[in-house]
Amino acid sequence: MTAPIRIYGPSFSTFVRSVMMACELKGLPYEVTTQVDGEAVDFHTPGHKAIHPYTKFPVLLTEKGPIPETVAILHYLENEYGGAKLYPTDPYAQAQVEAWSGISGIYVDFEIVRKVLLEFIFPKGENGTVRMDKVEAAVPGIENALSVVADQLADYPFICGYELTAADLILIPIIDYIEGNEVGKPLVAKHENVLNYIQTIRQQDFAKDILK
Ligand SMILES: N[C@@H](CCC(=O)N[C@@H](CS)C(=O)NCC(=O)O)C(=O)O
Repeated sequence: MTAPIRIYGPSFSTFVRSVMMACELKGLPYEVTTQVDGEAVDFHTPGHKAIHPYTKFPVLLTEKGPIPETVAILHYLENEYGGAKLYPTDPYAQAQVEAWSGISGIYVDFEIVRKVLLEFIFPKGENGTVRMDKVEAAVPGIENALSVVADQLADYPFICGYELTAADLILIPIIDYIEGNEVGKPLVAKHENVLNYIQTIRQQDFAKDILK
């Protein structure tokens, strides 16, 4: 039996989840770990910096060495293994997937994960409370990000057309989290297609044990 794919990082991370879903889709056994070469490596330590210069996750731990950055990991899984295709072969269609991977992983992530969800996960207010003033100030950014996604899903079931791609894998965990958040839920509900998108995906085999 093939050795499981090893993903360094916590399983609550949106980007770790993207890689987990890719493994599920491709039928690859995988494990999410905080061990590197048999040793426990805590986050934001020199050991972490040795495999990601900015101490981010996920990092794919391969026999040839570590691979940091989600997009690089998804490409590696696509090129190294078979299973479900995450990237189209047509150059224009592939460029769209690259573009929407970037838009989702940089801009949507910034508006939704960095500015809002992290405040709920790691509250920085007095006595560990959520700074609701910061969250409320971030609502227009969430609304903008959701409108961008809703427009892109207006004519197709997935972010780049009729097929699920790597771009969806980056976006899905972000939408899943914000739809499950008390502030985000009513904002997502304003976009029926975004709500349908996430509700449908949550029931799929590749996602149902990973999301929520
Ligand atoms: N560009 C990176 C972003 C990775 C990233 O920001 N991951 C978050 C978790 S979702 C992280 O490492 N957070 C810990 C930190 O910023 O220290 C990628 O696509 O992999």
